[in-house]
Amino acid sequence: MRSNNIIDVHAPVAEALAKGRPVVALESTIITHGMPWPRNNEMAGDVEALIREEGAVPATIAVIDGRLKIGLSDQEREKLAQAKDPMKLSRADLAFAIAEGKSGGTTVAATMIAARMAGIAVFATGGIGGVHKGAETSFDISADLDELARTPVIVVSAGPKAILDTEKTLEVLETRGVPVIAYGTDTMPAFWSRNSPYPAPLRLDTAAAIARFQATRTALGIDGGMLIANPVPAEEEIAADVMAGHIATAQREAEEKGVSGKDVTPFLLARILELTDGASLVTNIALVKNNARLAARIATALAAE
Ligand code: PSU
Ligand code: MN
Repeated sequence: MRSNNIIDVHAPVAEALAKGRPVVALESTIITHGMPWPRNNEMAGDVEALIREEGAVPATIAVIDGRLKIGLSDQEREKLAQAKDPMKLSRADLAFAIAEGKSGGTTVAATMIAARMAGIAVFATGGIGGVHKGAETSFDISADLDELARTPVIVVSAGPKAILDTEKTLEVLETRGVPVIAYGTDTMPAFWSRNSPYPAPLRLDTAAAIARFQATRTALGIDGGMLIANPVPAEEEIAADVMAGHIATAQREAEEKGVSGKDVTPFLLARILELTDGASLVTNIALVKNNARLAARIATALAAE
């Protein structure tokens, strides 16, 4: 294990990085705040195994007892998945958790920061945070968007989570110069559903083309990450019109209860899970796996660039 006084790089990750082999970063807010125990731990283990099957090394990123972990052992992952009141860490509080010896899951933003530090270029998640519905009054816009604009990591997602305002999220990403690339489709995927009403800003059809695009951005000195939007497999999708009703109900309840800030996304995901009798979770797990597979292929293509 390579360590300094802040970071622990798990041995298989350190070895792969030293040898220039493909590595895929994984976030952990999806474990601590996105899915219930024990499905969260099973999902995280399955996703890691899938990345290994594709010939890459998984690096789940989290803060445990004040250490920034780049790659977790099975025991560490299981402990995090059951942690009582873990923090949800973004750019604003990643260093706070480390300085104060706390534990928490890293969001897309914090995971990008850690991945960049470690030299990991590709990261798989479910859906990114973005502009929330009603943001014109709540001002609720995820720090994930700013991070994509500044930190050079390829983030593989199934699009912005459908609880968000997709159109406004795309507008902010365009303003901040973040390329949004739909994988193998012309329309923007909508997390639990394959399609949204919005055309994808860019489209690419192979992992090699995505690697080439990012290498070209680097050659031009263009900073920042890019967002890959990979549609959930057809067998596993939930139709957008079915989801729309559940999302609206969860949204209304969040407002009535005065849920705000960091709690909004976890509240909505948990409530939608109940409203769909667990179907949203099945789809969420399927799309994370689908993203992990693509991320491993992109990392492999990048290693060959
Ligand atoms: N994708 C999922 N489930 C999640 C998340 C993503 O399938 O729980 C998490 C990510 O960590 C993302 C965060 O960064 O939700 C966004 O939170 P917020 O809207 O508070 O920025
Ligand atoms: Mn928010």
